[in-house]
Amino acid sequence: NVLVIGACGQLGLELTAALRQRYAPAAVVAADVRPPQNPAALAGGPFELLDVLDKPRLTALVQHYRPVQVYHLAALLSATAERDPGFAWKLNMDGLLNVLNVAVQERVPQVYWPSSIAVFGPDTPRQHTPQVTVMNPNTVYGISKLAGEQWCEWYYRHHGLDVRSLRYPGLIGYKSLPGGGTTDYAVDIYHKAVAGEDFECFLKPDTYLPMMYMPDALQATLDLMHAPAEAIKVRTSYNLGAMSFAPRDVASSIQREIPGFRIRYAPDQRQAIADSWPASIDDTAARRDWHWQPRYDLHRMTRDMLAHLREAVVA
Ligand code: VAH
Repeated sequence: NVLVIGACGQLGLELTAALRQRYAPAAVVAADVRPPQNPAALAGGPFELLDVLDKPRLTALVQHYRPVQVYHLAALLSATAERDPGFAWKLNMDGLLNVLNVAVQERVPQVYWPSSIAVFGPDTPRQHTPQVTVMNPNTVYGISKLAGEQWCEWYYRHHGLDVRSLRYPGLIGYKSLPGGGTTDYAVDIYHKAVAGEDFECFLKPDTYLPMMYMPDALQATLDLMHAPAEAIKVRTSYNLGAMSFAPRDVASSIQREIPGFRIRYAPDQRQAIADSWPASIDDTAARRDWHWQPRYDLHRMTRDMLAHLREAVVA
């Protein structure tokens, strides 16, 4: 079995579907603190209610399903975490430590935990940000992801736990909506374009950020988790890159397909978060250790996003 914690989130819905395709659907247990808004999204296999802060419940689920892999995705993202620092730290840190401790106690063979480009801060080199560099995150989310990376390495060194991690860029997909991130504009813009509406962007037109199409993020996650343990040289979290773009780039990419599409800009508090993050990522280590190779650039993503979202509107 495989257990996905936080299965109702933007990444969770897609990763659960990808894992159910790769294994038997009945073998992939989706868990979240509340049921999915669209039950059909997770209908292919078992669903369990789980608050990852409830360690006894987490232990019981792991003892019942005996998963060979646990994907722990539950967390507050960057914008939401700034509004509720106390709970963000509690969920992001105590949740991770519960998973690491139960995995060691119950001898779970493998754990996956997502980090983010949010671990970098305003004094990190912004172009081709290296795997090892200055890390002074100035968001609660980034602080929790940096601390989490160090805990993952500690559990690997002290308990031999095979926990693996990726520093995701902003993720864009058509099957799920993002929740509380600073890169969410890059998903919302496609929905507005397909609906024939103008888009108001909460970042400045030239806010250049590392981004990735969801199929690439899913492929990277599965490639990392299925690489032989001796290939994994980074036990904090791997830099992962695919492309970088700014709102004005994605808007003109859409306008090539939908000439009438209009965008206007109204930067909000998320601008400061975006300005603290890198513009591009050096993911040489991931390409060297487990042969990472992205497949989607901005225009291929735009064509795929618009085609799928148009189907949905029609359906
Ligand atoms: C966020 N989507 O915006 C997440 C991610 C790199 C961005 O961590 O908070």
